[in-house]
Amino acid sequence: MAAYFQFGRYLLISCSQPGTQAANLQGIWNARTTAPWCGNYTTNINLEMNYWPAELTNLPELHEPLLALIRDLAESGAVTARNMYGCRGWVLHHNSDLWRITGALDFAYCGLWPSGGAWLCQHLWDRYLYNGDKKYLAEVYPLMKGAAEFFVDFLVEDPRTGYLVVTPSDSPENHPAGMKSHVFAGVTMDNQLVTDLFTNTARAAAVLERDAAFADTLDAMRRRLPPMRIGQHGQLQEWWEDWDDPKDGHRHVSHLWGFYPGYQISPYRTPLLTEAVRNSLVQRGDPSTGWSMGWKVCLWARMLDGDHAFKLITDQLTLVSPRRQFGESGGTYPNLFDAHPPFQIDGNFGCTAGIAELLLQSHDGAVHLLPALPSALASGSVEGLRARGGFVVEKMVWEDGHLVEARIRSTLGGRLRLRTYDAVTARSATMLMRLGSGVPNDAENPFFAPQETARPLVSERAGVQDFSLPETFECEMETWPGQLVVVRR
Ligand code: FUC
Repeated sequence: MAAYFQFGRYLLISCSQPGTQAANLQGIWNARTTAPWCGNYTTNINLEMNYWPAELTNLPELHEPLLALIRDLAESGAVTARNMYGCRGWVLHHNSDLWRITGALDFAYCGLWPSGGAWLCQHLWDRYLYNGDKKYLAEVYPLMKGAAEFFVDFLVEDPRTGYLVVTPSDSPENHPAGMKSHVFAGVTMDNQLVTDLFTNTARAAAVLERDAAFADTLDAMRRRLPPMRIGQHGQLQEWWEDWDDPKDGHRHVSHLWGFYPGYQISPYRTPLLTEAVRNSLVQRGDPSTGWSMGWKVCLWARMLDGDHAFKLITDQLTLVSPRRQFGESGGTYPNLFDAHPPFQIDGNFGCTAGIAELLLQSHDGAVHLLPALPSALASGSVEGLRARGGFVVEKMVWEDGHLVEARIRSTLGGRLRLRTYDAVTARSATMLMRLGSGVPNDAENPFFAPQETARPLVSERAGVQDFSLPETFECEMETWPGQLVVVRR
């Protein structure tokens, strides 16, 4: 497990140095004259997945080629937004390349999706949550603002419901069984992405003390987006209508974006939606393409189910013969490269990020130590993982499934809210609050501010109950920049 994790970091170190091109579908390791899927930047999952490990596994400088790519895309995407839709801002569809194409291409079931820019902007904001650097935020804010402006112009009121919807669009590459049309309005992933973009852009404007009226517009429009829906099979609906088929094993799990990599669904704050995500995941099943399994490792880690995540890691590590160069039976080639098949590097990176998410999470109101430890990894240690709020877990040791000690460096200062399954004591920091177990109130530190999630609409046939939470302890302490906090069980 450690070797596979470090191999993922090594791959990113090798293929995404600052000043070079961002990692494409094969990183820098395409060996064919014509690369599979043109060696493109596929933005409805694959490009973003390549960068999931960057901040958390402490390789933030390797995120830079992606930031440079986003800057270019905002330029070409402004032309596309104007010419194709008559909108301000910039748009990116499901694919791009060295020439920074941003228009619709390929087929309607993938190519019409206009939300690539919204997804990429999550990387811009998330990086700020890790580094707390306002100068950096001021540099990337115009990119976020431009992506948000596009949706301010592009959203239309759905005459059936009155909600503001993204249309024409699709739920990446999937469509309801037996339906001819692949083009929809108000699909769940788009609603989640625009919610995320509008929330983060308004927050960035507030941090930078600018564009107050624009931020108010974003907040007001965000509240008019469709809420999530829980359908007849207890699932999180992929489309506005209850069309999901519990036997659909499609590799994309786009509607679960709000759970990972998004933060709109949380076991602690939205337990009903979390249970719906769980049902959707179970219905989709585990085996799939390499990258799909990498995504599911992350999703099960966020579900606080380390054993299921571990099972998916072992699925992903299934040996695939180099002769197998096509299909959806994913796994790993003998050289440890991910097999879609064919070779595609995103699965390596997705799984690397997922392994880190088993040990540390910080997207949901607190720094959660060992949130989803698999029983197969009952004892161990890790060094150097990063949490939002500028906290670096310099070392963490656990034994028999329990935390022994964590040494956490505060680089920015501020309130450190810790979440653990065992009660802990802190040395060299004043414990301000011991919150005990139960559902937490919100942390003081703005880097942990949760996103607002609208109450879901639930089908009468759903029969879904709240996700059952493990007993959790929380404590909070004030830190200063540079301080080392040592916590022990
Ligand atoms: C998306 C995925 C495919 C493949 C391609 C490069 O279209 O649906 O599985 O990963 O990108």
